Amino acid sequence: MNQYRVPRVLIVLAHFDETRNPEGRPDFIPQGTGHLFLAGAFARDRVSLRAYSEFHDGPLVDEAAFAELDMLVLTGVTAAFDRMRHLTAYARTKSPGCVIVAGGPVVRNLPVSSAETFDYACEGDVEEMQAVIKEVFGEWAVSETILPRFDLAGWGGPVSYVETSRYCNFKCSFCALTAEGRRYHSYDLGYIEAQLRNVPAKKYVLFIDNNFYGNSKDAFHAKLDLIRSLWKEGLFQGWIALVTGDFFRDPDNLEAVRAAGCLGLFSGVETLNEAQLKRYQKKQNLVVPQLEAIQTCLKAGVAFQYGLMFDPSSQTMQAMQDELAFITGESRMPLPAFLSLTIPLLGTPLFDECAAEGRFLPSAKLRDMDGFTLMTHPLDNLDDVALFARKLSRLDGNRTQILRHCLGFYRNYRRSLSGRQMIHLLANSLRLALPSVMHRHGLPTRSGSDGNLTYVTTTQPLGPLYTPAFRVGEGFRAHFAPTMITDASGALDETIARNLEYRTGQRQRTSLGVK
Ligand code: B12
Ligand code: SF4
Repeated sequence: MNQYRVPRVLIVLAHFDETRNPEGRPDFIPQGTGHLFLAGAFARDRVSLRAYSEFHDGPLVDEAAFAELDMLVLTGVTAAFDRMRHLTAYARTKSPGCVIVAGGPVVRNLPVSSAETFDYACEGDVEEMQAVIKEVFGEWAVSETILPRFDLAGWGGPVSYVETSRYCNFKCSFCALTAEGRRYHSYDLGYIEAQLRNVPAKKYVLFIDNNFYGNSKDAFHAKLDLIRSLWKEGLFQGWIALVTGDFFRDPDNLEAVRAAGCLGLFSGVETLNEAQLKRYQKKQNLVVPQLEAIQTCLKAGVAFQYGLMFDPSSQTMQAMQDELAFITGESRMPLPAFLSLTIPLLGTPLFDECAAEGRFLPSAKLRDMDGFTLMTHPLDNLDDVALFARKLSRLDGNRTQILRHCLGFYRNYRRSLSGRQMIHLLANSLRLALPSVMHRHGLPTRSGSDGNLTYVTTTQPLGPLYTPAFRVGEGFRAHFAPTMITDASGALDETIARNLEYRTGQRQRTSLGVK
């Protein structure tokens, strides 16, 4: 391509909203930043760039957005593969010859289907984008260093996003990172500082690392020294990070993060049930009793937030309801910020287990691997479990209990937490108890048009995005058929099996050092 025509590039964070909410979730924290990092691989001002997040702004269905494109770049979570196929059909219809580049978990887990669908199916990190730009446009269109282009995001809100490491040093059986098998590594301090200085002036920084604590004490403390000095410089008012359970083994860690400006930590508690944690291979959550870790954190003046997961294919309804009742009755811990079903994501040990034991429901779809829709045969009656899933994000609808919990929590921690920390944690509880009131006041809730949803993958409607938003070429109709995990009899779909076999072969070749 010649250097004198400014290429037009569209970068999309493809997303399916589980509740079929068509408006996006601009108030939700965290937001995905993959599209902004990818934008950072292009030389500034030499390419006409548009970065769009379907999670933030809702589905991209505007026909004009796909016209006269030279390149479409796609990122997103594994379940977004079908959405990427839709966007590919739109771009190829409106801009024949447009180069389609995709990467991230979708390509890593569906290498065969991705190679068949996209022109460039990238399994590497964001740096691979630089190589693709060079090959398609030339060296002149490549940026030397990759800093996320927050200027293209058009986001409001008080939070900025920064990453200090990639991947994770643990191997939980349900986790997408275990499937990807990439090595945990920290960024060098220079790059962390560059990111922190690059973020728009906002009040708070959210470190979106999977594991901010990591596997090296030295690297952790060096990172904290840097963050403390930038916080003291006034670059941000405070920060929040995601840490793994082993962080709480050393009580000094809490004081160290607090002294560096930390306001809160998020950790994947997942469950308080020890047998379930062992089933998930989540050994790091067994090193310190979880309730004790949570109390110590809150008493040290650091807010604690967490997610919970429920697996109806290995837990009875009674066990799941007992756990919810325990948590809503236990005011020494906050209510969860995030509740979901355990997802057997492609390529994880949990996926292999479900496939080997025939646990997947018939006609299971990739699009439904969202933590919201039941994918596997439950131990109890399917209809009862579907009702449980429907009510899960509202803590089973136990409003009075939740409000009582708020009061108890306030009494327990009013001395150790600041006003803003307390308000934040109590707002989360109120979001669970009174979602419609919170939503009316512009506060983020998981709202959506879920009246027609069954919460069971076999019967869950695909939703309106599977009907093309405008006329697409005849050859692209198939892009709107859902990717199936199982067929109508519950057997593993042949295309999925082909992708997974290829992945296994790829891993074996890598471990034998064969190219
Ligand atoms: C923000 C976030 C979200 C946001 C936005 C997701 C998105 N599309 O980006 C929301 C809230 C929607 C979300 C939802 C979920 N999430 Co989430 N989320 C994150 C989080 C915290 C940050 C993502 C991010 O911006 N990272 C920074 C960017 C730069 O990294 P990245 O997107 O991973 O991209 C890297 C590579 O993959 C690669 N890459 C990616 N795309 C491309 C494209 C090209 C061309 C190239 C060359 C390279 C490339 O380059 C980047 C590194 O340099 C990550 C944890 C993390 N730290 O990554 C989890 C994470 C992505 N989420 C995860 C999960 C499990 C979920 C849920 C399924 C959870 C649930 N139980 O409900 C849901 C999915 C809901 C649905 N409807 O499908 C998993 C992985 C999911 C997967 N592979 O499918 C992660 C890794 C967390 C974890 N450790 O389990 N999530
Ligand atoms: S600790 Fe978190 S990121 Fe790491 S493997 Fe487990 S679930 Fe995944």
